[in-house]
Amino acid sequence: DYHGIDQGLLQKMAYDALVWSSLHGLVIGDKSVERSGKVPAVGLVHAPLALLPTPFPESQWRQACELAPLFNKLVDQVSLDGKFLQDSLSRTKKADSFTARLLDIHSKMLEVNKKEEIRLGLHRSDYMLDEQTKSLLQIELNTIASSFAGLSCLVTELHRNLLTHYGELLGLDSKRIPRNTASIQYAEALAKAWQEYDNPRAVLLFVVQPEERNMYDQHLLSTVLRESYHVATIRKTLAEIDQDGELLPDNTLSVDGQAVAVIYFRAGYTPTDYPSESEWRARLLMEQSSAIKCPSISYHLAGTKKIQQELAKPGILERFLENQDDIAKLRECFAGLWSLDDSDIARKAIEWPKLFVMKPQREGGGNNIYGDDVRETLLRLHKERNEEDAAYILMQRIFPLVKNTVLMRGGCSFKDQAISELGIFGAYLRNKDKVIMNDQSGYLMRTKISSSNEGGVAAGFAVLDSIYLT
Ligand code: GSH
Repeated sequence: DYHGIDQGLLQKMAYDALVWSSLHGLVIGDKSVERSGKVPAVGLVHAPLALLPTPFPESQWRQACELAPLFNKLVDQVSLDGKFLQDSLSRTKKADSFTARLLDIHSKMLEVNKKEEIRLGLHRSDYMLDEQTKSLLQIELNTIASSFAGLSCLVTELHRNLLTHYGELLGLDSKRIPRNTASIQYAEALAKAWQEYDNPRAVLLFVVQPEERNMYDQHLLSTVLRESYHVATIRKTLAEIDQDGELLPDNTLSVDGQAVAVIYFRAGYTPTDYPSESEWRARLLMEQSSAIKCPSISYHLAGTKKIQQELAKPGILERFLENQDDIAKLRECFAGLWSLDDSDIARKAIEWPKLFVMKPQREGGGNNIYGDDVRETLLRLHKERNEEDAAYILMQRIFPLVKNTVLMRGGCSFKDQAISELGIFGAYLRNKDKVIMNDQSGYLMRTKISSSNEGGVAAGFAVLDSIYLT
C-alpha cells in the first residue's frame, strides 16, 4: 500500500521520476500545445504513469505470458477461415457501418482469392485478475495498433531505477520487476517481416493519425528498425496514402515512388480515422497490394469483439486448434461472453446490470456501456426490435482488486484507488508454411482510477505502469 509512504519521500521519488522520463523519452505529445503531434520535440509532456509498480502474482503472470503464442496462432487460423469471419459478423454488419466497410474489403479479397503468404501479427492480449477467484480473465485481444510496446519498456526501466535507489527504504527489490523488451521484440518482428519481403530498396510504412500524441512510442520502434536493422520507415496518414500511393502492375505498393515492404497500422482502427472516402480508398489499395500488412483485413476482423464472443462458444476453438491442452489453456482465460440475442442472459443483465459490460465493435477505448446504462440500453433495444442489438456483445463484468496508488499526470502526482489491467504483447510471423516467429514479446501494465469505467491510456483514462511480482 503506497499510501503509507512518507510524504517527503514520495515527493522526492516523483521529482526523480519526472526527470528520468524527460531524459529517457518517456513522453507523449501535449494536447494543449498547438504544434504538438505535427512537429517532433515541440510540446511534449511525460507519459501518464504510476509512480511505483503494481504487485501481480507470479503464477498468473506466467500464465498470461504462456497464452501469447496460443493467441498468435489462433488469430492466424481464424483469419484463414473467410466464411467463419463473414458468417459470424453478418448480423453485426447490418448494425454497424464501420464493421460493414471492413467486411466489404474482406469480401473483395475473398472474391479475387487474394493470398497473404507472409503474415505478421503484433497483438496485445489484455487481462484482469478477478479478485474473488484470483483467475486471469481476458478483456480483449488487440490485433491492430497495439500500443505502448515502446513506452512500456521505459516505464519498466523507470520503476527498476526508482527501486534501485529507494527500494531499501520501501522494502522492495528492483529485480522483482520483470524485464520488458517489447520495443526490441516488436522492431525485430517488423524487421524480419521486411527481410521476408525480400526487396532491399523497399521501406516500412507506418500508417498514422493526422493528430497523434503517442508518436514517441512509434518512433521508438522506427529508431530500433533503423539503428539495428538499417530498415527505413516512412510515416503517412490514410489520406496521404490515398494521394501519394499507387499499385504497380506487379501489385507492389508504391508511395512517393518508394516500394513498401511492410504496412504497420497505428491508425485505421476507429471510424473517426475514415472521415471521407479517401481513407477507405487507401485502406483498400493497401489491402490489394503485395505488401505485408500488420494487420491484414482478416487479422483485423479476427480481433473484433464479436469474434471474441463467437470463439468463446462451446466447440468453436476446436475448429481452429488441435492441441487439447492449448484449447483448455485458452478457454480458462475466457470471461463470460454472450450475444444479445441470448434472451436468458439479456434478461439477467436487465435485472443485474452491474454484473455485465456492453461492448460495441470498437477499438481504442471509451465506448463501453456500464451499470444502469446497460439496463436502459437493453430495454430500449428490446422495444425497438431492430438490428441495432447486433452491434453489441455482453461480457461478464470483472472485479479486480482495488488498491491505493500514486498516479502522475501533467507533472503532478495524486493518490487514488485504482485497478490494473495487464497486457501481453505477442509477435507472429509466418511465410507460407514456415513459422518464423511466434513469441510472447513483453508486457504493458495499465492502471486507472477505480471509479472510472474506461481503460485506455491513449484515450486519456489510464496511466502506464509495470508489475512487481509477488
Ligand atoms: N494511435 C495511437 C497509437 O498508435 O499509439 C493509439 C492507438 C490505440 O488506441 N490502440 C489501442 C491500444 O492499444 C488498440 S486499438 N490502446 C492502449 C491504451 O491506449 O491504453
